[in-house]
Amino acid sequence: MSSSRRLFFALTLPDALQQQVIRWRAEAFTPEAGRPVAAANLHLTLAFLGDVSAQKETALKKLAGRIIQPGFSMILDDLGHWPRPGVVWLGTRRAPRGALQLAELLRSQAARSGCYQSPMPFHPHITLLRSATQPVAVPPATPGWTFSADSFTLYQSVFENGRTRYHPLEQWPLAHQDTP
Ligand code: 2AM
Repeated sequence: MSSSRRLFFALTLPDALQQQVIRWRAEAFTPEAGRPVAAANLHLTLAFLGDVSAQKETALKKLAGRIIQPGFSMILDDLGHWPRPGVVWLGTRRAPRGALQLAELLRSQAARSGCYQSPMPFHPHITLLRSATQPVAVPPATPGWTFSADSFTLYQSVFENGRTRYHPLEQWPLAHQDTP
């Protein structure tokens, strides 16, 4: 029996924002543009871990639990299309320092634990459409949503009944943000 699981650390989108994004997406893209990601699967990956053994998972959870990082606000004001992976994404023009630090920490912990980390720079994004390999008319602007990241979550990616689902396994808080 294999006990390894496909895991990643991510920020969860608040339910209300998930709904706003999918309503906007239905207006902003034609059905031919790509396959919409299910509302419950919308997330922002901080570190992708790949297939992880139970032992490594325990070690990574312990490390995650020791992280002390401030929360941050993320403005979702950027959109793009990566034709090669076939992804249309929602992102930010200015990644907050807290997001970059958190991703860097999780990625370096993952690398030290033996999880391969892509040499590509971290580009925070929420995948909106998949299988978008043909040219896509990307709207010039987003409504400019903001969400507050006050925790991060370890997810398991499961492929069942022909669908990918992301199951939250454990969540850790980020420190309270000072209000300006
Ligand atoms: P994507 O949305 O840009 O495809 C679960 O699959 C999450 O991990 C998704 O956010 C996905 O990013 C990301 N992911 C999958 N494979 C990855 C890889 N090899 N390197 C980095 N991120 C990956």
